[in-house]
Amino acid sequence: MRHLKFKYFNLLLLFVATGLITACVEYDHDAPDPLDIPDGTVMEIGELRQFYHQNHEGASHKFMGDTTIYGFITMDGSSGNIYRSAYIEDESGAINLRLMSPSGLYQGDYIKVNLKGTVLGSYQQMLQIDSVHTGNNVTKLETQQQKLPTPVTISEIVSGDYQARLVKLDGVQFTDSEMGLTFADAENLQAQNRMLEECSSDDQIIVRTSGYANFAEDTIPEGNGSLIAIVAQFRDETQLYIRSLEEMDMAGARCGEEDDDNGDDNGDDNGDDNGEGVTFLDEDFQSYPDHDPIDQNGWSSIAEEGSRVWICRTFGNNHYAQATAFNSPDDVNIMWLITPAINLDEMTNPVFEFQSAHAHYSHDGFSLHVSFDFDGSDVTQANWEPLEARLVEESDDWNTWIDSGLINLSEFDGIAHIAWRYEGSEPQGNTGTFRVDNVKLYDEE
Ligand SMILES: [Ca+2]
Repeated sequence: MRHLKFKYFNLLLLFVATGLITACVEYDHDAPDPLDIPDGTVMEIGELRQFYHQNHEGASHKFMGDTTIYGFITMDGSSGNIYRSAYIEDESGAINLRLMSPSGLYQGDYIKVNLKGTVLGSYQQMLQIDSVHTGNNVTKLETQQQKLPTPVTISEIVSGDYQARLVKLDGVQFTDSEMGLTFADAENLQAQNRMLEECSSDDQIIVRTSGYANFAEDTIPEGNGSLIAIVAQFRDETQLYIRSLEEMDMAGARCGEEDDDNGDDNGDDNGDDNGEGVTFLDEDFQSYPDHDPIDQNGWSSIAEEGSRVWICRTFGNNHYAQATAFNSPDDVNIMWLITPAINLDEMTNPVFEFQSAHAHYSHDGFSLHVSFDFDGSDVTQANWEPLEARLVEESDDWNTWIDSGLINLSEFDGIAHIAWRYEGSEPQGNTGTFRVDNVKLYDEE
């Protein structure tokens, strides 16, 4: 059934987007018109991987007929971290494409690959499709369609089930021995392996970077946080390839360190905050699955009244936090979306910003607050002061993201939590929907 759906979708695209496709892609003059490339047998990438392991393990298989896969390009060679290579992923799996020429495919492309003439094989345990000719084999159907990373743990990655996939690790940091080093040896153009550790498990995994990567000479981040990468393999070793340093959010406090051995004692240790709290946030909610409560990485999603909490909802590829009393079984819903603890004492000029939107504005039920005594669980015991910001208003269009403006927190100190409060009531018709996205905290020194 899935194949039928894919084909139908594809057919539709061909009719609608013919002009766009031909405008976007350059093909060899002697290559066939890509729109004429037949589908033949359509396989999901997961199926293709299974086909190899069941029938050709340890050998290679050259496709002589028309076999086609569809997928999103999740990594291309533009960072220099991979060369003549790209990664393609669909819902069922991912695989490495080895290209006959260095360019032509870009991250975010949604493509069809007719495998005729290409070779499915394993290079040092990494499954790949070799000899892909972007003119003959590839039809670009869409561009700028970013496949979202799958949240995983290191043990899930090394199980082998995620080979070639785009993943996101949370609560990770580079090991002590990597501090002060660069990602790779840019001077001698030598690739380097750097060891990443996961705080919850102590598991470790290699981050490998090419000496040609445009971030090869950047210094390894010292903090703890998340990163997005492609899962690669070299013999028995699973490795991660970073696409861009912008996809590393590692400014949090390192785990596993004693307070008194980090050598940066600046004399303002007041003893009652345990030095806790973040000094940086960049939360786009993309790692949350649809309908999941926003309660990871120190965030809280708490119902004060009623059964509902702030949850992740999605529109297109965008994930965000949402609260609504629409269709609620409860008489009243009061729910709080609360940031991780923020350590204002560790920041010189802390600023905060976010975006909000509504999807049906029925009532004034959305407000922003800050607390300095929230214990992490009981919202009713904490004092919540209103915090000034531009929140979405009735006059704003539906589904339009409104910038909060830069909220300066430098007048405050101590440990703070910032919260969005929603209050609504289905029986009273106060069923408006409010959304929050792109929450940022940083030190504008
Ligand atoms: Ca988002």
